[in-house]
Amino acid sequence: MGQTQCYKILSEHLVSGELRKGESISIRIDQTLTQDATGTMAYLEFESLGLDRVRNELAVSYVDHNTVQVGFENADDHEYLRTVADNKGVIYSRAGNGICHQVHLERFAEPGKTLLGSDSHTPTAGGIGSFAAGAGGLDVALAMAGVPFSIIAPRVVEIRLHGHLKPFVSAKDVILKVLEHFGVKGNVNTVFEYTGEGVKTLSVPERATITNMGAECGVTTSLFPSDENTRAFLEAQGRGKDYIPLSADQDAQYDDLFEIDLSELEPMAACPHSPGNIKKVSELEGMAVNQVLIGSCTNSSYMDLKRAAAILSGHHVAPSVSLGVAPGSREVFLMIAEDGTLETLIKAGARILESACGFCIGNHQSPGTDSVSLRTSNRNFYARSGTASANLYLVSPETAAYSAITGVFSDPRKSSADISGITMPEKFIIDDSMFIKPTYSLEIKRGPNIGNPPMNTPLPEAVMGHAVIKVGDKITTDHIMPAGARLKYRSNIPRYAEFVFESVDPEFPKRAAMYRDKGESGFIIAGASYGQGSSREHAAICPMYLGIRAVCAVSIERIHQANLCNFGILPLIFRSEEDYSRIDQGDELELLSPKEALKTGEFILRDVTKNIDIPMDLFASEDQKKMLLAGGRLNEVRK
Ligand code: MIC
Ligand code: SF4
Repeated sequence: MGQTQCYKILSEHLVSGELRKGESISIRIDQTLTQDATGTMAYLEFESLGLDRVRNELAVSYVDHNTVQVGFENADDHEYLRTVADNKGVIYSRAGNGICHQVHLERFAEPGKTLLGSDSHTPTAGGIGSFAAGAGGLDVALAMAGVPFSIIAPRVVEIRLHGHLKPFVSAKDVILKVLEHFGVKGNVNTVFEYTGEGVKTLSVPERATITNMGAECGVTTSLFPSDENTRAFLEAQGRGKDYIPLSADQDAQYDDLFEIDLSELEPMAACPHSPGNIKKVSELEGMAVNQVLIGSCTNSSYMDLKRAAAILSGHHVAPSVSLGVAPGSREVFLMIAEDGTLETLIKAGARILESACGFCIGNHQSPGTDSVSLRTSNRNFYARSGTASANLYLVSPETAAYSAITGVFSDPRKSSADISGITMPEKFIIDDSMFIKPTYSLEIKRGPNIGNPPMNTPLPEAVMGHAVIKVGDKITTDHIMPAGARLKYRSNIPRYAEFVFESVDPEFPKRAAMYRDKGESGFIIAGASYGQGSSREHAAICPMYLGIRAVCAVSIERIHQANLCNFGILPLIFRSEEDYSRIDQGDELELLSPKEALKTGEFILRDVTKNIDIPMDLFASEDQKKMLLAGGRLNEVRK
C-alpha cells in the first residue's frame, strides 16, 4: 500500500513507537523556531537543562511579537534573546526582520524536514512540504536539546483540489472553505494533506496561507507536496539546493476525503468571534467597515501586498476607514519598496506598519468601540484585538483592500482593477543581514523583569480544593492568558499570572491564590475544545502558579493538553459529557486516590458539595503520566 506524504516524512524521522494511526510515537526534530513572546521562557527552560549549546540541525530565534516596547521589558527580552542565542548556538532574527513564519518559509524551511516551533502557526512551513508543528516552549527547548518530540501518529485527511481560483478569489478563501467544513474543534491528531490538480495552480506563499490557518482547525499540521512550484520558489530565494520532490504515493490511503473545486469558490469571511464562523462575503455586503488591516503570518507575502495594492491603486481609502498594512518580512518590504508597490499603498492612504505581528496579537491598532474591523489574519477571538466590543472579520487581502476603498463590506470581484499580470517574481531580494549568527562568546544578559521558569510540586497524595472557575465551550488561550498589552510580562510569571482569565473573570487570580494559600489544589471546569488557539505555555504555567492542579473538561486541544502535562496539571476529560453541567463554580472537589488513578488513567472526581462521584479519563502517554507524577517535565529532566 502506498504512503501518504505525512507518513513518508514521519517514517524518515521515527525514533520510537510504531508508526500506526493512534499510536504514541516520537520523531527527530531537524529544525526549531521560537518567537520572542514564547521564546524567553523556552530559552530559560533550555538554560535550566544545563547544556552548553543546541543539538538540533538548525535553531532560529525570531523577534516579531513584542516589538511595541512600551517600557523597558520588551527591549530587555530582546537583549536576553540575542545573548542567549549567541551563547547557545541559535541564529537570531532581529526585530525588523519580519514575522517568524513568513521569514522561515523564505529563508530556512525545507521539504521533507521536520520543524518544531513555539508558535501554533508553525505549520505555515507545510506550504513548502515540511512537517511543521507548533508546541509549547518547553517541548521546543527539549527539541533543541536533541530530545525527540512525542506525538500521536495522526489520521491523515486528503483535501483534493480541482480547477483554479478565479480572479479576486484567493488562497484565504480556500482555507476559509476548509474551516467551514471541518470547524475549529474535533480535529485533533489529524493532518491535512493537499492533493489534486488544483495544487499546481498555487504558489508556495499561497499554499502557506492555507497551511498556516489549518492551525485554526486544531490539526497537528497541514502539508502540500513539493513540486515544480516549490522548486521555483526555492530558486527565487537562492535556495535551489534545498529542493527535493516529495508527494504522496498514487495509491496512498487516507482516512477521509474533502474535495474543493477552486473554480467554484467565492470570497469568504470568518465572522465574530471564531475563525470557524464562516459566511460568504456576498452575504455581508454593505455592512459599514471602520478598520482594515492587511498583514500577519497568514497574508503578508509579496503577492498578497501586490494584489491588494493593485486594487487600491488610483483610489483612496474611505474617510470612515483606517487602513493599515504590515509587510510580513523585510524581504517583502524591500520588494514592495523597490517596485513601487509601497508608493501605491501610501498614496491610497495606507498606514504602513512595522513588519511584525503587531495588530494580529492586539499589540496595537485596537479598533474603536463596537466597530467593524476587517483583517487578513487568522484569529478573531473575543477581545484579542484589545477591544472586546469590536467585531472582527477575517478575509482575504483582496476583500480587505476593496472594502477599504468602498467603506463597506464588499465583494472584490466587483473591483475593476486588473490583477491578471501579477505573477511570482523569478528572484526575491535576498538580504540576510538581520540574522545574527552565533559566535558562542557573549555573556547572557537578563533584565530585572526576567525570572526563572517556575516549577510545580509533585502530585500530592490528596488533590482537594474548589472549582475555582467554570467556563463554557471553545475557551481559547487568549481567554486564559491575554496577550496584547499584557505581553510584556511573558518573562515574569508572578506578574503575568495577575491577568489569568482577565476577559472572562478578572477576579479569578485573587480567588485562585486565596485557595492556593490555604494549601488547596485548584480545579478549572471547562466545556469542549478547551485551550484552542495558540501554543502559549503561559496558559498552563500561570494557572499552575496560582495553584491549579486539574482541568476537568469535555475536551482539550492538543498543544494545550501537552502544555498542561509539561507543567504538572492533570488534563481530565468527562467520561460522560453531561457530567459537565452537574458541577458548579465554587463546589468543593476531590480526586480520589490520584496516584493510583494516574496509573490506569481512570479517575473519580468527587463533588463533595453535591455528594456525587464523576468518572473522568486521562488520555496521556506513559511519558506524560510520569511528568504528571513528578509535577511537570522540568522536575523530571532536572532530577
Ligand atoms: C498567536 O497567534 O496567538 C500567537 C501569539 O502567535 C501564539 C503564540 C504566543 O502566544 O506567543 C501562537 O499562535 O502560538
Ligand atoms: Fe504573529 Fe499573528 Fe501569526 Fe501569531 S498569528 S504568529 S501573532 S502574525
